[in-house]
Parts: sequence; structure tokens; C-alpha cells
Amino acid sequence: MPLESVAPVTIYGSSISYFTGKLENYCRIKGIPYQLRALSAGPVMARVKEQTGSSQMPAMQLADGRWLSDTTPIIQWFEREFPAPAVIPANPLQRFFSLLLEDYADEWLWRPAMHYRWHYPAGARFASYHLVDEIGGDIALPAALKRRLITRRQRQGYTAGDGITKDQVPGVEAIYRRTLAQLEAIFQARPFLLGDRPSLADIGFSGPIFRHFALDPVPAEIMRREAPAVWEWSARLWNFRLQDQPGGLSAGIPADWGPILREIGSNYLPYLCANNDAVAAGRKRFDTEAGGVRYRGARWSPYRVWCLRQLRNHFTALPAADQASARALLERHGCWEPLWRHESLPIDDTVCGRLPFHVDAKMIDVYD
Ligand SMILES: N[C@@H](CCC(=O)N[C@@H](CS)C(=O)NCC(=O)O)C(=O)O
Repeated sequence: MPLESVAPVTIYGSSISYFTGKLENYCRIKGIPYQLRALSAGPVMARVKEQTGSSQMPAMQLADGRWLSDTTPIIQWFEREFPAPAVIPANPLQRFFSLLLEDYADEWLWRPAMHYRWHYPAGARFASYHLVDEIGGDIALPAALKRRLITRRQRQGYTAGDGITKDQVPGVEAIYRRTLAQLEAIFQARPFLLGDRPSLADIGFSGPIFRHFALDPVPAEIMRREAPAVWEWSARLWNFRLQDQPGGLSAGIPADWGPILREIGSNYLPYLCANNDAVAAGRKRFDTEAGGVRYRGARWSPYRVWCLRQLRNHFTALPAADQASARALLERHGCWEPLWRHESLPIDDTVCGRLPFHVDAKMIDVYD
């Protein structure tokens, strides 16, 4: 199928949203023409919900009228339908580890990103003014009240109300400082995570970085001072077109991905396991400790059980020789045991089975 049969596409989202930014980065480097429209509360949001099953952003409408939602399966759908130029690496090992990094950036770095935006008054002021103007116009309330309401909603849904108590703030911010150090070492050495051109791993990291860490006042200032190469990478990715620019991928998994993989093994996967226990027990709130941070009253996420299952499926789909290499690398960085800790996962094919054309479970449901 030619790209022209589905493009230009329309992306419904916000110009400061994590996943909207991730999808825009993907479309730009892949060469998919798009226009961005505000997914505003009111008739637009109602239509998106009716068409995709969820009001989460971004939603995408193809030129042929079909609707899609959820950036991870959207990208996989485009890569299957329009293989060239490829964003997901063809090499099975690189493909698996890029999917792992994407999932980590989507689901775990979300936490420090939301923290920096909504915890600090400078971030909350910036984001609430922006969002009320961009997507809140149809809500018939005074603007100042709308700004207060959205700030409260986001804090209850994603920061204080998602397990980050005041005493654990330094631990959550340390995740960001370590991420900057890990990425700075890489981008001082080469332009993109896997070499001279971007791949899915870069697209994954663009979620937290492009529209949060590099944009919100508090983390952006830290980035400019402590990790200028990450700051530069964020703009380099936005400005890259795979069709027009040369550059290849390096071989294998770079050794400097090691600290990120260790972080996944010691923080993210143990959290996913605790989330798994909560979903299996039907507990919508749970306490857990990951990477030295104690989360109290974190929100469950059936969607993230699906994420864990996807990671396992990606592993079992690898050819035998690649499975052996992937396992060795996962074991070396503490990822293997938590990846397989639970023999069975509390999820069946009805959850997320219709993605990217229909959403059955949101990442975090703030009304749960
Ligand atoms: N897994 C989804 C996550 C999308 C998502 O959670 N987007 C956020 C905004 S960046 C959202 O719409 N949250 C819904 C809410 O706050 O109710 C994706 O990759 O697209």
C-alpha cells in the first residue's frame, strides 16, 4: 500500500504532550506528512473517544478515515505497512532491545516527567496555562479555576496520587539525573542511540525528553547545565529525515546502554512485577519499593501488564541464537529474573487485543 493512501494523517493531541511529541518525532523522521490538531475537551474529545475507545492523546486519523490510538502499536503498524525507511532495526537483537528501551521510556520515565511538570509551581503554571488555552476552551468555567482544576487532577492522577510522597521526591528526581548522565555519555560519543541515524530507541526517549524534560522549566535548566549533548540530541532528532540524510546503525548492542539496562532491571521491571501482583489481586493501589524509592499508594495499571506480556512475546519471537545473546545481556544487567518472575500474567487477549484500532485499557486511569 502506498503511503499516500493513508497520508497526510491528522494527529489529535497537545503541543506539550509526552506521547503526542513521541508520535510527531516518529512521523517527522519517517517522512509521514501530518497536521497536529488540538484534542480539546468537548466535541473533539467526544469524537476521539467514540472512534478509538479512549480520549487519551495522541489519536491519529488516517487519510482514509480510520482512527488509531497508542503510539507503540501505531508505530509497529506503520513499520509493518510501510517498511522503508525502517525505524525499528532489522537486526533481531537490536529490535528487541530497542522495544525494551521504548517501553521503559514510555512507562517509567513518565513518572519523573509528570513529577517535574506538576510538582513545581513553575512547571504547573506553565503547563496549566498552556493546556487550558490549547484544549480547555470549550469548558465553561473561569480560566483561573480551570487551571487550578487541571493542576489538581494531574497531581492526584500522576504525582502525589500515584505513589510519590514528599519524602520520596529526591529519589524520583535521581531517576532523571541518572538518565541524563546515561544519555549524555552516549550522545557525547555519537549522534543517536544506535549510531549515526535514529531508531525506535531514540523515538522512545523523545517521549519524556522532547515535550517534558527539555521543555518544562525546572528539568530543562538542569538538562542545559548538566547534559548539553542530550539537549542537542533532542533537536537533532526533531530535525532528522531518514529519506534525505545518510547514516547507518552500529553493530550489536552498544556497551554504553549497560547503565540504562541496569536501571531497567533494578527499577522498572521490579515495579512491573509489583503492578502485576496488584492487578492479579484486584488492588487498585499498591505500595512498592524500586531502586531505593518507596512508592506508597501507586496506581495499578492493567495496561502495563500488557506491556510486560509484549516484552516477553518480543523475546520469544527471537530466533534461537538471538534469544541466547539477549538472555545473556538481560542476565548481566539484572533484567532476566524480573522479566520472567511471574509464571502467568493476569491478562487475556481481550485486553489491548484490538490496538492500535481500539483502546481497551489506558496506561493510568486517573478515575480508577
Ligand atoms: N500508551 C499510550 C499513552 C497515551 C497517554 O497516556 N497519553 C496521555 C497524555 S501524554 C493521556 O492522554 N493521558 C490521559 C489522561 O490524562 O486522562 C500511548 O503510547 O499513546
